[in-house]
Amino acid sequence: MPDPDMQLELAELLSLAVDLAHRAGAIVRDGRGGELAVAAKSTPTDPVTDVDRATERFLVEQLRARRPGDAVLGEEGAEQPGSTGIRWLLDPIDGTVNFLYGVPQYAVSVAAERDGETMVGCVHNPVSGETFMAVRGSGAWLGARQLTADGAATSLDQAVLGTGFSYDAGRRAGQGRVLAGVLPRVANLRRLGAASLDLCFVAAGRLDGYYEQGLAPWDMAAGLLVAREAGAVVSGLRGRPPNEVIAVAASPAVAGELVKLLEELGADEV
Ligand code: LIP
Repeated sequence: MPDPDMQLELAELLSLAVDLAHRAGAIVRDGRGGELAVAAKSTPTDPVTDVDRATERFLVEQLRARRPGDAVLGEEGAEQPGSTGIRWLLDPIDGTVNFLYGVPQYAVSVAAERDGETMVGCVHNPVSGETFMAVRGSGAWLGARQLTADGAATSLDQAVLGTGFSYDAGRRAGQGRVLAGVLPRVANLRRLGAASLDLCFVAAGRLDGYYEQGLAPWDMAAGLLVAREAGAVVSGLRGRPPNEVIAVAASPAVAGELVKLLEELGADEV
């Protein structure tokens, strides 16, 4: 019998995550309409806008007020220790390049973890309005619809996969070599541009699988929980968990073949 206190706390954490993602989404939506100030981060092609920063500030202020003892880690530099054992992972705009180009595939991603385990996650696309949510041990939803990661493909050669590429040119070259080995072995590929939404699309059966190297915890925490709670197989390679080396999520029908192929191609060595 699940611990009722834990259930209550998870429900509270989820409703806070969803409220934060929706309110931050409104800031992102309004910000898209204005003049954007853009700077470069890790490489000249890794952008951050004033809207990314303002949205993260909003999220941090809200958490300080509503969950003062929690720790926070955000993509745009927020780093706050805590005393409750709960840490929030924030990506104010996942898919910033899409945001900049006006491609409506970006999201606010909010996750809460306890002792390194993601307990709740919410990924909200402020343009489509779609909100993906999950609670550890209790399932995943798109709005009110419960999700099952049942992509159409029954084998890898029929699969439509998602993936993404680094802001670092050298790493992209390695990712390109891996992709050259993947393409002839699958039906097709999508580069949609936001890891959090790619993972949720696996959960919703819109992709049969997804893999990417070099993701940060804030890019993938919420999306991985949504995929896992929808029944997708979530892993790294060679028996390791998903992490910054590589993260893989796929329907049970194609996961085994996909992981084996990525291991053969050395996808965790780029
Ligand atoms: C992006 C990820 C995407 C990846 C990009 C970048 P950002 O996150 O969502 O999957 O390919 O390189 O990491 O920088 O938009 O938050």
